[in-house]
Amino acid sequence: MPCDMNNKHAMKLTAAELAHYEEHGFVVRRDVFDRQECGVFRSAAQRVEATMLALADGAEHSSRCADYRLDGNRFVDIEHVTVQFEHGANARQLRVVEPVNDVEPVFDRLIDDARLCEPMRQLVPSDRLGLWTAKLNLKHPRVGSDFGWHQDAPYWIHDSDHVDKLPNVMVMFDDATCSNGCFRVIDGSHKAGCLPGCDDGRQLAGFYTHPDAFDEDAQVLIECPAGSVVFFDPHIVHGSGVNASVLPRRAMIITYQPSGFATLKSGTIRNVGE
Ligand SMILES: O=C(O)CCC(=O)C(=O)O
Repeated sequence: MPCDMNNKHAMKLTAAELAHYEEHGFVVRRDVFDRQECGVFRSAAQRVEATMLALADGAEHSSRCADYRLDGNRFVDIEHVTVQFEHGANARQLRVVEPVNDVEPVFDRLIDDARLCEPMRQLVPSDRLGLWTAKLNLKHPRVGSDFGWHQDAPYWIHDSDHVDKLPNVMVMFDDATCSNGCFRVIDGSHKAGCLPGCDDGRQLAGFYTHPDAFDEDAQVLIECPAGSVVFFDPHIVHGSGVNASVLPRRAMIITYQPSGFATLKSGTIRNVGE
């Protein structure tokens, strides 16, 4: 049932949802955003992609941009905004834009939505919230690549001294299924803290969780309809498969923190819901 927008208390996680989050490292809520809102998010995602592709195309002529490859995959920094291209030598589709709230007002407003903030006040936990980062993750039909098993905390450990207070929420703009590369987690893996990374020679190897450090059989595939949200712990091992389908799988992942701290990439403070 859709949330009652006038009742902030009703948006809070219930005791059962909180217990699930503590025990498993994630909790899923369905029907948080309605069909019309998901349509607005999908249009905004298309705008972001068109804008960032045009900027990336001009990157080589701009001193404000850096165009580089990591493990063979293309990244372009446009000032503090990083654009990741889909994998494959000449891929023209985008995979990730971060921080996406700085390029699209629809996504900046979403950060302040009480349906996300009220649960986040419980999970950070803090009555006053700030933004840590916000990513648009696009998985185009047939070309959307996988996200290898990883934890987020090791990415952030050098930029934050409170990585345990950086919970995430993923907002699904499309139905997410096994065939279009739905999000997946290793149940309970958040309890182990920072796990060792891989050491196989890839430039980013250390950011992928070593396969000996977790039990892949404990994975939970989070198939859920558009408008669902998944709250997940910064230490949970997670990832997703390729999009082998003809349908897109688009989502935004927002990471909150206590208020008053700088965001990950711009270094400015972006307090939430004030
Ligand atoms: O979009 C996905 O399926 C997973 C993304 C992810 O794991 C991440 O951005 O850290």
